[in-house]
Amino acid sequence: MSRPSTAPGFALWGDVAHPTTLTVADLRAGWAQHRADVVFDCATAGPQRHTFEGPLLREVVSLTRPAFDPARRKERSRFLLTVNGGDGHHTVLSWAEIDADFGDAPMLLATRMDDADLDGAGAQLVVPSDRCGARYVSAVTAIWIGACRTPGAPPSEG
Ligand SMILES: Nc1nc2c(c(=O)[nH]1)N[C@H]1C(S)=C(S)[C@@H](COP(=O)(O)O)O[C@H]1N2
Ligand SMILES: [Mo]
Repeated sequence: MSRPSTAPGFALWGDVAHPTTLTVADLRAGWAQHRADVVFDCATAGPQRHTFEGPLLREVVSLTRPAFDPARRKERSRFLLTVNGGDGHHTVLSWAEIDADFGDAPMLLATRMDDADLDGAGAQLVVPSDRCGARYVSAVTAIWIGACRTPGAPPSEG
């Protein structure tokens, strides 16, 4: 299978110590690949069945060292993620959804869908627990990680 690297990397940024850019090849090389056989319902196209492979989202985003004390569950529970797709579609997640001490959802950043590597198209968010397909954001261009704000506080306050 050829793996053309036509898609640029996606940015990981936000309230993090180590913002970075990763390609699909980086996702494949850097973490254990998990497999997910999923079925989701599309409002316009009906039921969709796919097999995805890729690293766990929580392992990839942890690389950036989000600005919380990893030992403190309450701090982690204040964080959010936004996932941007190449066409402007985007979605929001909470850190707690993917955190093993909270929702423990095995979301993936897919490097492969069915029989095709995603190097050319870009990584795809996989949310196996979702009944609807809307959060399966394809051609990911950026993932922001950050704390929700409290009224009146400056944006940098964690
Ligand atoms: N970038 C991007 N990703 C997207 C969408 C989109 O419009 N743009 N639509 C979502 C919706 S509504 C669904 S149902 C699935 C459809 O995935 P499929 O066409 O590969 O089955 O993609 C999701 N991911
Ligand atoms: Mo959809």
